[in-house]
Amino acid sequence: MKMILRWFPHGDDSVPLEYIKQVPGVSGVATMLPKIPVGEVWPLEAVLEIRDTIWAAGLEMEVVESVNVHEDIKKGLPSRDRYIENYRTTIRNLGQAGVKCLCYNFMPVLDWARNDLAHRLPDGSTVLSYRDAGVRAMNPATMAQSMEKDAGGYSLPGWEPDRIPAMAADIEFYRNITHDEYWNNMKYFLDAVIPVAEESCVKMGIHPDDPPWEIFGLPKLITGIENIRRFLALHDVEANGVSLCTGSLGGNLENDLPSIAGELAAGGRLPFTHLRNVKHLSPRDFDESAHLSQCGDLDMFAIIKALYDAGFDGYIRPDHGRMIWGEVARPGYGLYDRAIGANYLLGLWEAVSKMS
Ligand code: CS2
Ligand code: MN
Repeated sequence: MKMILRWFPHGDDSVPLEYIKQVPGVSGVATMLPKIPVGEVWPLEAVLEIRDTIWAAGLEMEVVESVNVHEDIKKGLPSRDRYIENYRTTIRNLGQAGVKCLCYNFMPVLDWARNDLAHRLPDGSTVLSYRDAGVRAMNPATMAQSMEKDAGGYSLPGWEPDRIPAMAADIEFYRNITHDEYWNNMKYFLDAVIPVAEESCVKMGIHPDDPPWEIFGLPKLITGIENIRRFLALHDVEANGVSLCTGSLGGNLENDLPSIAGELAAGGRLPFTHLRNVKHLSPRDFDESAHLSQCGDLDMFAIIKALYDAGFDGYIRPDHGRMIWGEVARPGYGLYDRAIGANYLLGLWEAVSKMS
């Protein structure tokens, strides 16, 4: 198991690599190339340049998050083949640079959705929060505006400005796509990219949908264990895996995260795990919380134990943290709470391993 933190290059992160290096137990970062438009190739030289920057700080770059999937691929348009070919080239380039795990998602139009990126908790910290009625009262354009206002000038992964103008038309498009068609579009993509990932020694890990239920009438597939099993069967090899995000799947209280984590790790289909916690106010309303079990609804000890017992040997990162101690950073991606979270999770891992 390796503990990593997410980091955004090209000055688009408030947290210097040198500070990440000082977090005990963290071996590397999950990063991305923000300036490349969705669908275009990530050139080898650009990947190597970022890798060298990361290496110079004494950290590893074995995980990339995210290479976004072009909307035409998700929609199944004829133009998808060009974008899939580019994706295959990007995987080869990443493999050549030593990347071992690629995290991506197949959510239509929107990556994650929240209606408040700076919701204040009683202790004065701020967190990302989700209120179902509030989200349903918005449309993607108003959500994008509200997010931009809260983002403190940082780009938000999945809400890149170039995606916004087409959102309304894209949502309309998906009204005419059935779930089975959407599964087929996913399979078409996997059949083309997974063999290249295998050749390149890169494990692909799909990120679950967040929230794990439908909003704005968009199809959501990676929402719980049954659909995850269906996903894994679409292309049944190790390189076709999951980036298990406990905070995303944990939005639905019916998802049994320790059991899902154990099943995926035991099956060798879990290259990457995002650990964060959520605290529900109702089944469809929640705040993100500190990582500790006592702060949210997820039992982090049970999740870590399930991973350990199943022989998990992938990457873990503490996903979003709270904003604390006056830190100014991209929502969810400040240093302080993620550093605390990483060391809490490493402590659990050490305890579980020494007790076994
Ligand atoms: C993040 C995602 O919010 C989260 O849970 O981990 O934004 C994640 O980076 C993407 O969905 C991966 O494609
Ligand atoms: Mn996540």
